[in-house]
Formats: sequence, structure tokens, C-alpha cells
Amino acid sequence: MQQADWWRGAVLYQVYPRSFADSDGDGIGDLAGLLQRIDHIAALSVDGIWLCPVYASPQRDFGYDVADHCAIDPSFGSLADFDRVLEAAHQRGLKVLVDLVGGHTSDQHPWFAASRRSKAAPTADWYVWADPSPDGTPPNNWLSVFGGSAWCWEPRRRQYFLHHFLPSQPTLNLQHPACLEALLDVARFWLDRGVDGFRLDAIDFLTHDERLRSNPAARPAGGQVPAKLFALQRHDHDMIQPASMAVLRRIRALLDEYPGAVSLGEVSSQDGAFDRIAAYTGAPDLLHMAYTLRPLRHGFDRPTLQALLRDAIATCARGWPCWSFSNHDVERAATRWAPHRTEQGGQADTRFTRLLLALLLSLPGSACLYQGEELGLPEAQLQKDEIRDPFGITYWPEFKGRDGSRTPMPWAEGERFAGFTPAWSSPWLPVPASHRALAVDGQERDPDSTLRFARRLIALRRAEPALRQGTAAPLDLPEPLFGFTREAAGQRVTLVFNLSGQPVPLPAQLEAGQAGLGGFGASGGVLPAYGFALLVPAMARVPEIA
Ligand code: TEU
Repeated sequence: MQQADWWRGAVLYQVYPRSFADSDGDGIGDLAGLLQRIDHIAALSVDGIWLCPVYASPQRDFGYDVADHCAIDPSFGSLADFDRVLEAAHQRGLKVLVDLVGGHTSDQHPWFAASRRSKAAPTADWYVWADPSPDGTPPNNWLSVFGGSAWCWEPRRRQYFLHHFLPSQPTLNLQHPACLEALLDVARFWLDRGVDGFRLDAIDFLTHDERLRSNPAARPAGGQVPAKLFALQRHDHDMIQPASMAVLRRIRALLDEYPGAVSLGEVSSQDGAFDRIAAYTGAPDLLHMAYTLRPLRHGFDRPTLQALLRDAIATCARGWPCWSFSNHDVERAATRWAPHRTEQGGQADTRFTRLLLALLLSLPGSACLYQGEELGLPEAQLQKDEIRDPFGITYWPEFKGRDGSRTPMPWAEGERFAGFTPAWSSPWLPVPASHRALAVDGQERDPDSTLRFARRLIALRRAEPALRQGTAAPLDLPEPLFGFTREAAGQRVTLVFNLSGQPVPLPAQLEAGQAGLGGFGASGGVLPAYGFALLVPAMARVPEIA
């Protein structure tokens, strides 16, 4: 029996398949490798997997440039391999969400190949085309996230096409009915295959205001390019387009035909991200969940955490947030927020890394756990010649790209390339020594490892309704403590975090009559450096987690 709201409070494990496990020695992770390692995910007792794109693609944006939505790229395997992963996941009680990259395709997609050749093609208007300005320059001054103009000239049509990302990722015109139907057919194909829903890519960029397609007036005075990405798009039109909401409603209506199928939207806008999550998930005919890339972008300090908690509580009252502290697009949180950040990256402080995991897994909402986060992996520090991400090479040289969070999973400390790929191969990105030291096999053996800690915490969250779906309320605690309570079915759990590198006594009001939950207590009433405690009234039922 499908549990209708399984997704509320769910923990989804994000698999970046290119870097998860390589079975055939081409140095690139694949579906057969994921199948071989799927018990690692099941042992975390998460609710499901978010599988990043494995579709046919020229891989210029590593799979987010889709050339055939219903075919598996040979580098990852075949549809039969996909079906085997899906079956194995379901046998282990894991849901599987796949990426639906609906805002753009690869320029190698047949839809675009036809559209760019002729205005008479059946898919001619499935992309966003615009005539040049009178002086022949792009129709307006919008910028691509990856830098440079968001418009690319096509001489055969004598028009520009819009691309919010790489020039090889032309933006789909989802305001064109046939184009939207084609995208929905793609979604139906995967739902019929048995997936449990979609992570919806870059939903802030799904549509745009038609009136602004050619708006020379939007050109900055004097032609300066705005410093902030999308400054003009944000200025010119609100990212939450009525047309985007119409697209999301169609996707939700399709999902509702498949019991238990859900949607997780990616909100990339920086400002007002939580308002956007509430807008995208605030009605039963819209998305189930949405996550923002930008939590704590000001750094990891008490005022920011207090504001985040307020945002979380407010957003849960209006919609449903999902938390993602690390993923394939941003620097790993263990380094990004390291209290003593060193440019060398280095070994993230284990205690601090666990505090991050505890926060991720106790905030109200659902959560995405990015591969390697359960191991406490820091950002990999790569040499310039090791960078593969076009974002970091061509467009933003001073931005070192996203590869540092995409290095291969370390499985076996003593094996070449930490067991990610067969010894005779060589991985597409290096395996840093700091990651080898945190490999799965060593952490499996260590009862005090971050991996074992993550397993216990996730299992506790599953067992404790207050942590999974309970309400949240802030606690007024003295510096350097931060805390809040979660409550459900009359059971209150108190969470207290020591944000400092020094031991701190628990305030008397907290300690009285409290017991540690699931072994996450405060020994002797003192929280160690970066420690945290889960407390319940001493007489309460305390689910013991092995
Ligand atoms: O990212 C969308 C997005 O907002 C990007 O601007 C993101 O912030 C960027 O990668 C900088 O970190 C999604 C995917 O997650 C990303 O991997 C793709 O490159 C992008 O869409 C285009 O599909």
C-alpha cells in the first residue's frame, strides 16, 4: 500500500552516477556500478534515491544537456541496467526519483536540430527564438548563468535562441502546447517504467515573460553588463511566471495519476528562495517539495541559523521545503562552512561535519543527503588541469567549477582509486587522499565513524515522528548554543547544538529531567566542541537505535 505522504520528512540520497561506482573500467560511474553498491544506500535507511541524469547526452553539462530523454547514455549502460537498479531499489524499500530536465535540451536533441534548421519545422517554436535588435546584436541583455550573453545566433534562421546555461543547452519553449505535451510524454514514459517521481531541474528558468523576448529598452545604459547574473532578468520579470506555474500544475496532474509519485523542484534563485519554495509547493496542485541551493549562504553562524530555522518553520506552514546542504552544484558544506576554513580545504573537522549532518537531518521538512556527505567528505581541492566542468573552465575562470564536489566515491581505502573504478582504469576525476582516508570500508569497521553516526541518526529520524514530521519551535539559548524543539503526537524532542570549538555546559533548564534520545545525549551535562544532543523527557518512550 503506497503511503500517500511518504515524502513529508523523507530523506533522499542523491546519486551523482558519474562519480558513484564504475563497473566497466572506463573511469566513469555507471548503472551497473550503482547496482553493485546499492546496499550502501539501503543501509542508510533513507527513503529513496534522487538519481541525477543518465540520459543520452553529449555530456557537456554532464548529463543536464539531454539529447534523448528516453534513452540511457551508453556511458551509464542501458535501459535494462536502469530497470535492474529500479527493481533492486524497490526490493530494498527505496523510492527512485529521476531528474526531469524540462527547461532545456542539448543542442544535439532532434527537436532542436530540426528547430534550428527551419522556421517551418514541426518543432520550430519548441525553443525560444528572437529576432536581432536593429543593430544586429542580441534581442536584449540577458545573461547566462554560465556567463556571457543568454542568446546565441543561428545563421540558418537569422535569429537568436535563448540559453540560460551553456550555448549547447537551448531553452525549451514550454509555453508552446505541443512542446509541453512532448515533455509530459517523457515524464509518462519514466512513470510507466516505475519511477517514483522527479527532481525538476532549474524550475526558476522554466518560462519567461514573452513580452521581454525582444526588449531593447532593457539594455543597460551605456551597455555595461550587469555584475550580478540574471540581474536584468530578475529586474525585468519575476522568476515565478504564471506560465511556469501552469507547467508545474500539468506535471503535478500527471504525477497524481501514479499513486505515491512525487516532485522535488530545484529553486536556484538566491533572493527570496523560501518564498519561492512556498509558492511552488503551497498548493495541492503544485509541487510536493522544493529545495534551495542557498541555505546559510552568509556562512554558518548563530544568527544565520536562527534565521534559517524561522524560514524553515514559516515555509513548512505554507508549503514543504527539502534541505540540501551539499550537492553536485555547490562546494561541499563540510568545507564551505568549516569554522576554520583553510584554502587548502583539508580534513574537515569530523565533529563539525557531524553537527552539519545532525542539523540537516533534524530541520523541519525533507532532506537530500548528497553522496559522500554520510562519510563527511570535504571539498576536493583540484589542480587547474584536473577541472572538467565547463562552468569552471570557460565561463568563470575565477570560479573553480563544481568538480570539487563531484569526485568519485571512496569505497575501499586500500584499493587503487579507493575502489571507485577497477585498478587498471583511471577515474574521470581524481580521488583525493583526504577522501581515501574516509572510505566506506574503514568507516564500516569503526563504530564511531561518521558513516555509522549518519546511519544511527537517519534510523532514529525514521523511528521518531517528531523528527520526521513534527512541528518545530526555536529555543532561547545562550551563546554559543543554538537549538529548537520538534514535537509530534505529544512527544517533544529537544535539539541543542554547540556551535563553538569548546565544550559548553547544558543550561540547567534543559538538563532537568531530560534523557538522551537514541544515544545522542550530553555526557555529564556538557556538550563537547561542535557537539549536539537530542533530548526527551526522561520518562518518555525512548526508541533505542542499535
Ligand atoms: O542547476 C540550476 C542552477 O541553478 C545552476 O545555476 C546552479 O546554481 C549552477 O550549477 C551553479 O552552482 C541545475 C543543475 O543542478 C546543474 O547541474 C545544471 O548545470 C543546470 O541546472 C543546467 O541544467
